[in-house]
Amino acid sequence: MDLSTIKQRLVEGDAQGTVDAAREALASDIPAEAILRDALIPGMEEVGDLFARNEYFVPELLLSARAMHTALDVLRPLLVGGGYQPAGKVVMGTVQGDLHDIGKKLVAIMLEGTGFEVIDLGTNVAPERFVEATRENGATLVGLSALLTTTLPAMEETVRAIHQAEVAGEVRVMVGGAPVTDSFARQIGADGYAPDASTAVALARRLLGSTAG
Ligand code: B1M
Repeated sequence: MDLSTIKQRLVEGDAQGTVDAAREALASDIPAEAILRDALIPGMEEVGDLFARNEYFVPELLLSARAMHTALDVLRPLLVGGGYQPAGKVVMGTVQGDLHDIGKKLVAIMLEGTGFEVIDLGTNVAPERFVEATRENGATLVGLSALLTTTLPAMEETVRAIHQAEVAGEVRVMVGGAPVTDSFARQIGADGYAPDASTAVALARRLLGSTAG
């Protein structure tokens, strides 16, 4: 099974076909990381391009997103398999008004895979819910994701709420998502920005190392 078939089935929104193709690839020793990096992520990018060109609409996006989630569920144990020592507790969520959760889920899987405990609050998460969950769980890192330019203000509001809460000083905030940039992250007072899931892991390690000191 070649990676282009997995990608094609994802673009077509064929969840079962995507999973079957991913399983066949795994059986022929293609690593889970390669399936993710070279088939699933480019597939979602192509779906986004089709949407931007008005060739796909929301129902097609939903079908491909469902195929992506189903495939991620199959890959998750393999991506998480190499877990190390517990590295810290992270509260993660997509900011208020934003329903995109595939990128956030990937970041969560990679963090879990490198030994972090992740409390995933899901999507459309209000600033106060982030503060509450951070307190309840004694987390020292909060990860905020946003995919819409229109929800960037909610990201800023969430960072502000965390800074204003008692948890400020003990908790670091990292941000990411397609419209987020390093300069935006600095502007809103976040402690760090990661453009992708593997950079997010390195950033989380760095930020938690800095809180421990
Ligand atoms: Co929407 N959508 N969508 N969508 N959607 C985008 C984001 C868009 C760019 C499409 C386009 O126009 N080309 C566009 C946003 C334009 C903008 O704001 N600039 C858009 C739009 C407009 C919309 C709606 C408004 C459409 C409508 O209703 N008219 C609507 C909004 C709904 C809402 O949120 N309130 C909408 C809805 C949806 C669906 C629900 C149908 C579906 C989401 C399903 C789901 O997530 N369960 C969907 C999808 C699937 C997309 C695209 C096609 C794919 C997103 C995705 O999953 N990418 C997207 C186009 C695109 O991105 N090319 C699009 C794959 C994923 C692995 O990448 O999420 O970027 P990404 O995550 C990366 C990095 O960004 C980073 O690491 C990840 C892995 O490398 N990262 C972090 C992410 N979070 C991080 C956090 C970190 C660190 C790194 O630290 C905490």
